[in-house]
Amino acid sequence: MQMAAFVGSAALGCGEVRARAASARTAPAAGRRTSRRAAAALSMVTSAKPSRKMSTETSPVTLTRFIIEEGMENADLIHLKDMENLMAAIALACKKISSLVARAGLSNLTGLEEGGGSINVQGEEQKKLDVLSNEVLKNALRFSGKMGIMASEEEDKPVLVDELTSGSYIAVFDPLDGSSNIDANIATGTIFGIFEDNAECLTQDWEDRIEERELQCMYGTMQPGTNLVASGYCLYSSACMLVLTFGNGVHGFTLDPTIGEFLLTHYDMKIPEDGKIYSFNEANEANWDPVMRDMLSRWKERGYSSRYIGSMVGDVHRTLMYGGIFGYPGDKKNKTGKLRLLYEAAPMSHIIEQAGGVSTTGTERIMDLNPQAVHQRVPVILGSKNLVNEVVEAYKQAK
Ligand code: AFP
Repeated sequence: MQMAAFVGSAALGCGEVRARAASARTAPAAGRRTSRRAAAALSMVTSAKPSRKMSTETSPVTLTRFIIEEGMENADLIHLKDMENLMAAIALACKKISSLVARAGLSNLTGLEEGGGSINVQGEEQKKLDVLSNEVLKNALRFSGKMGIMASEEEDKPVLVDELTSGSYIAVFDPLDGSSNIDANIATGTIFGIFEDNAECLTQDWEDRIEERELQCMYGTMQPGTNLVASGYCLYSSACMLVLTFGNGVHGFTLDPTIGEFLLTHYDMKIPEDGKIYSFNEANEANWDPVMRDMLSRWKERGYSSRYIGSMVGDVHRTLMYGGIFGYPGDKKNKTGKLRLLYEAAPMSHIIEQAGGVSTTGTERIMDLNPQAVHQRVPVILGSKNLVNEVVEAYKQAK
């Protein structure tokens, strides 16, 4: 029966099918037989043209397909061609890290590296999975053929990619953010940002002036967020999700474990303009400045909910999906807060702004900040436009 309806309607022109379907909707007097045929015809019109932007069972939009199609539609985004290789490398690393995280308890990968003796440049004890994830991501990027320099939260200084495999992009990343949550199976994530080449570092003839070159390359990573050509995060939680921006909107891909591919599930994500969830480590409140303390009491008076995982990727992802405000402000003990500008604050601000939200230190737009050091920390307040702008306004009034 269905087949007959399909063949019958396929013989009609599209306009005719739509007209018949429309008349079936608006003509209650029409016979049952006619309406059924018209309904079948209407479903033909919609199902014959599945949206190219969303995955379906029979036409999955993989990450690679999405980047190719975006490149064809946006000729002005010239870096998209290179992004195919780069994102394939990042997706591979995310799949590998996701699997390592999921199996950590089974394969003796919980706990501290070297039983607690391994400390990173920021004085933090490294987890086994911090070290492993860093290697996985570095290797995946190195062999993408597109990388010139990589700067990781887990490394003392930016790493130059050897010439055989090198390209000209610069990646900044936190390979496993929120890793103190790992042993309790709580959400963690990878955060990354991509800058275009630093011509000075890559084209000069440095001969044996290696230290000078290293220094120059280090400066290459110290670019403001406004120079990012791509940013993203991978969330390792009940599902593994890759959320990306190439500077024209934010798109989310969910890992389908049955085929091992990231498929487009969230096209053109937008953060709600308002929200009723605040996400801060309230234990630090006594050390916050009066503006932030006042904001917190306003949110409580309005009956907002508090949600805090202590894992930036999880907390920011929820804020993006449901609306609200996330932050790690400076306090009396740590004037610049805890989060790193290059690996956490800038890429996440890129995503939030591209989704229609706002990201600030309270007094400055994070995307505009010029890094003064590779591991620099900054206060972060980001999320729904109206909530974050209220904080910005409160800081202006307090001046
Ligand atoms: P870890 O990677 O050490 O778990 O730190 C996570 C993090 O950098 C970020 O993901 C969280 O938002 C923030 O620190 C949580 O810090 P507090 O534990 O001080 O709230």
